[in-house]
Amino acid sequence: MKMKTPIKLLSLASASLLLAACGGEETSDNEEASIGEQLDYTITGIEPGAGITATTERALEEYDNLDGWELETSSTAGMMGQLDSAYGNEEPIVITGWTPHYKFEQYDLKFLEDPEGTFGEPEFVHTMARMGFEEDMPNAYAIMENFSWEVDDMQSIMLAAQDMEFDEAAANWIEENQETVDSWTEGIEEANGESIELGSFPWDSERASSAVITQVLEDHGFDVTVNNVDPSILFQALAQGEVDVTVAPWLPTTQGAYLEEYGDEIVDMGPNMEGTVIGLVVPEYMEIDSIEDLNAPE
Ligand code: PBE
Repeated sequence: MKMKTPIKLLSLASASLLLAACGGEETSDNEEASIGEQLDYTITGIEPGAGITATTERALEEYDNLDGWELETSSTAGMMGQLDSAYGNEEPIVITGWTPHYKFEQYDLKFLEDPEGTFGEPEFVHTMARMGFEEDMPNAYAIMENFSWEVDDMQSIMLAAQDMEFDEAAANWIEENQETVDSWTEGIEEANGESIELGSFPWDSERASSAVITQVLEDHGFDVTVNNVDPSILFQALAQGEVDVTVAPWLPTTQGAYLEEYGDEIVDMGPNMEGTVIGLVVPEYMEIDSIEDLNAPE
């Protein structure tokens, strides 16, 4: 707990007189509190069911210097609010961060180096289906198998959706990329209103991908229902056949633990995009570069 105004307003000399009078020990004013002390040894996280939450919990185990640190979970909006207020006051903060996400456009941020490799390498976003989906709906399965795009495509929709609904941003992207989109459905029989349950996540990256694939499937005659749920729920729903298909999971690291738990009962159709990144993220104004620079409590 940092002392507030009285000490800050006094010169060092008067401060030491004041402290001497109260019998306190003299402290040099350049004895900055450590990063850990300033942050109360807390990493600012997001939803408890997010894959990055499980991955960060593993980091707390794998880094000796994080022994005594804790991960505060809340929501992505909550984390962004805390980032905004710390950044505005140029105060230290360590968040669980990822790209693509507009936070890197909005603030000057950096990933902390991860020498233990807990947060893995740049990852892949996978398409997955429930058992039996290919037999039940071969034309839908074929379109899902063809779905493939770039991080920049996803990022462009996320940026556009700052000023409009995701559906409109996705429709504009489809119009500008009609050739790519047509390659996903070329030669595949049209549907007659068959319904598809699409599972996704409540993060902007997945609002972008689910908006695109929903419009493509609906343009091809399917009736699509989208359910945005926590990764922990999505993998379970796929395994239990309550959801037909998804284009959301980040693997092998972010949601690897959920795939380990449910993978045998899910059809992994492989990557539809590559180049996502997760890790611990700090504002550029902080003079630390690695997770190992976060000091353990004394
Ligand atoms: N995320 C964004 C999610 C997946 C997409 C990295 C916050 C997570 O499960 O951690």
